[in-house]
Amino acid sequence: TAAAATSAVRVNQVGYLPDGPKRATVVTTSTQSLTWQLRNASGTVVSSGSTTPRGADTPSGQSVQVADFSSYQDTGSGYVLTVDGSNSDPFDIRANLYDGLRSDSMAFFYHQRSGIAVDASLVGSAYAHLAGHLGVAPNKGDTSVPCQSGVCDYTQDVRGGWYDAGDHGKYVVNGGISAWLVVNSFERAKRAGKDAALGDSTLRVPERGNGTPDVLDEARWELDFLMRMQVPVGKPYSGMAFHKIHDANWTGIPTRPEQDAQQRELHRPSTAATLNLAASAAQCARVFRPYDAAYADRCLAAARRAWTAAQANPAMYAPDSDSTGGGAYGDARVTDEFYWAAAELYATTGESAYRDAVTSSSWHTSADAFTSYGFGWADTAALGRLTLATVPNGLPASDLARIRTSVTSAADGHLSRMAAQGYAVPIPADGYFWGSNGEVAGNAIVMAVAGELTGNGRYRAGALETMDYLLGRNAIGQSYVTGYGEKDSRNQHHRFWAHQSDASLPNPPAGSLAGGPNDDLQDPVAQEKLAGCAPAACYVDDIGSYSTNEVAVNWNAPLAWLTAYAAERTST
Ligand code: 9MR
Repeated sequence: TAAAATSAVRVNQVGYLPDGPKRATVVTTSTQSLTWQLRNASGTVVSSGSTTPRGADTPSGQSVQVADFSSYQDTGSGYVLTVDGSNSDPFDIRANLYDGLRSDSMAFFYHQRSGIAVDASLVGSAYAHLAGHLGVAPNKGDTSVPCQSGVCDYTQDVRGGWYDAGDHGKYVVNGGISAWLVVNSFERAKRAGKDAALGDSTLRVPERGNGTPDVLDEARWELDFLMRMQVPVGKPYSGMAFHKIHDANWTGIPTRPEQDAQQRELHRPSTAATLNLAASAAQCARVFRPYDAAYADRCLAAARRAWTAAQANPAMYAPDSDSTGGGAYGDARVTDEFYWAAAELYATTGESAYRDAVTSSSWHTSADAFTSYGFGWADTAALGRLTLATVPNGLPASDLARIRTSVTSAADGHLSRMAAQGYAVPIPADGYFWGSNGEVAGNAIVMAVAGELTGNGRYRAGALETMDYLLGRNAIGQSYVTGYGEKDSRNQHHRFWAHQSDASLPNPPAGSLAGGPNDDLQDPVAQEKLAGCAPAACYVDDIGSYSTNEVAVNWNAPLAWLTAYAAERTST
């Protein structure tokens, strides 16, 4: 079906929760307040009011007004908001609004699994494919992968894990934060007593019915891979993690995973990857223990080894230049990774050596752990803070108070940036860079955690209103999530979900999040089609625009986290 024309009245195209905020943004040259009318499916006006003129909105480059119909709390489908003769796309108001997206956004990770057939009985025949990268020709990995020249003189079995994005690379720093977010979504839900929705047999994964929560089964597929990336005992740099494994040269679109004929290569260990492994494996040890103590022990042993190895090799930086055949994920500042890993190891073990590593880190008191640009694969201090703020630990009460205040202050900053913008986006006008949607979703997580810490409803409202942005209330009226909304992204950059370039292949599955607006225009399609764009409008739903329209595990992970949170009923 063709995408609908973009309405001047921008709403969450999926809808709104009955007890949540309900706001829309209207693009208009009028400077006077306008009347808004909410109509139900039979065309009856059920609510009306006046818009608030907001004037020029910098990120979108538009003149806008805001309609607030939060006080309307009845439920139904087919609502339309009308302002000044323009109708919004139709939307629902219902409590189960996010139930479908909760499982679809998490199912993304099963689709991205390497080293296992993606099964038609779980995902439908269009999305099924043979196992990729199990050493079956023409694949040249990942069961026995050699290193780049000069890095090591042995091969390593690094099968499994998730493909990072639209390519077939697997990168420890990005895989680690993504697995952490998936596990953290479960850990957070469990604290709230709402983890049943993420429990066993809630997802379309092969492990359903095994007694372990499906969200943890999914994360384990990646954690097993991350542990395979650890340098074996007895080899140089034992305990470090190889930074990444990917093709020697970029493949074209389309390339099915099982058809990738490129040589695979391990790239040299890095301190950042090693600490990312230490952090995610330490979290694994804590969260998996009630379900599988032996696995928790394995994770903890890997985390301890990684920590020790990183201390012995504290400055092995992954270079920005290493980007042939795969992304660089270069990072020359790893004090934040040291802090995050120490925080996870301390929260899991309570041991004084890890506590000392936390309290002696410059990040322990830094005001910069949270920024308006969010956390990410190169900025991990916030993850350590979220763990120390929420997982019981033995830090002095004054430290804990300061840590928790840092979360709520960051959330207050996001709320005030939202309030100052016509589209209520929790990032600043200069924050639209590669993967901005991941940054947006991450900031909503900080607001959600602030809500947990304080019980203050304004933070939940901020997190929910962020969903509105991702699902259509934005500068271009685009829902960035495939299968959700009237005008949804469906041509994301991907080597298998490449329908736009090969009609025999599928579009991305429902629940896939596009990277989002990026005003640096870092691919040829963006350069051709988006010249002169306002920051929040620098997006094109074209398979060639990898810098605005790729999918990636580190963007779908915060979406899945946030959706699971939004799907929770506030009354039980
Ligand atoms: O998300 C990454 C972004 O922060 C970087 O600016 C960009 C360029 O290095 O790379 C992005 O990650 C890509 C990775 O390099 C390769 N796999 C696809 C990732 C998403 O586009």
